[in-house]
Amino acid sequence: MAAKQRFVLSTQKQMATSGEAPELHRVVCAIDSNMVFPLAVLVSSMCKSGTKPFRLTVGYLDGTLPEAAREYLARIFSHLGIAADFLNLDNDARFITQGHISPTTFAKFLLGDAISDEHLWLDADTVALPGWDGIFDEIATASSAEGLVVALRGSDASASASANPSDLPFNAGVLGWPQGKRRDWQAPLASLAVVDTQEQYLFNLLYSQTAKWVSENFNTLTYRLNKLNRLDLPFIVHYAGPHKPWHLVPSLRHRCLLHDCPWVAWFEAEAAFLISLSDTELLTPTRRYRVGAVSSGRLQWGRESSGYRLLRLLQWLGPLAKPLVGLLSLGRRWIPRGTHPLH
Ligand SMILES: [Mn+2]
Repeated sequence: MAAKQRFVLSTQKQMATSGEAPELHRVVCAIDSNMVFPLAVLVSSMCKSGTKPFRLTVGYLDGTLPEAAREYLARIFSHLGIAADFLNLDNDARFITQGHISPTTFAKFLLGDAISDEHLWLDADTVALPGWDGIFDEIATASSAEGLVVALRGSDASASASANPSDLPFNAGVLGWPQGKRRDWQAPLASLAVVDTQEQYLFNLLYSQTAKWVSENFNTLTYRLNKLNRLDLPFIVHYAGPHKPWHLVPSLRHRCLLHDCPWVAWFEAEAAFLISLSDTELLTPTRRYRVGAVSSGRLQWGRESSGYRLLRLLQWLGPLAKPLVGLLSLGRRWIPRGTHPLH
């Protein structure tokens, strides 16, 4: 774990200054109020499994992350010994909500522009396992002509950009930014027709031809994986899609453990995080954010949200959830793919 760093809380509108040589590796993410608890678990997992000291910048679109949430996270980061700062980012009408994807996802463009030093962008719906910080070496050796470090997507990755998010060459949840000026995204966004996952499409348009490709282990998408291989674990697991491990009622987690499904990596990180808070005054507010995370997200129609709707139904059913899951598991081939543990 990193040594205790001085904690810096900054909520100014100004962007971070850059230019001085970074003493620590830098990790950047952005959240809204729905993602407070998952971010705390992620940062705890980075500390636990990392070998290189890092500092953290948390961006948020104006008005989407209350001061109380920032203060809580500040205390968590301080407890974990991580230097962190917050950046309040201007909202923009072009930053649209798409399905389960909040406008906060566009913050990665703003933060990439604001921080010209090398850094790692991580989606907050990820968890870090040993080896994750090896990506800093990949970023340090990437050129500004390559522009971006991204993870391979597995065998069915396509070389050509397509409007279907799962056909895009890379997923934009883990982005390694080398030092240098960023490519212009404003003009292409202004002229882009609305496609599925606008921001991810744009990243592929701008960077897929030149990017430096690294192992899929740095961005392992759980909808591509039914089971963890304990002998060859990913470095970063990414819970992409509308349904997330924190939406599953705790009473049903044993089914995940039986399958060793990729959600287990998040449950283990969460357990380690909660243990690290034992006997501290942070436990009570953490429990509150944890309960809030279970019902976070938005109920929506459409096939891709069926897994999320199922998890919300299980919450609503309370003690009846267990027998229902028992019945559903008999017909698991009809269960939406990626709805661990039922798939
Ligand atoms: Mn994501």
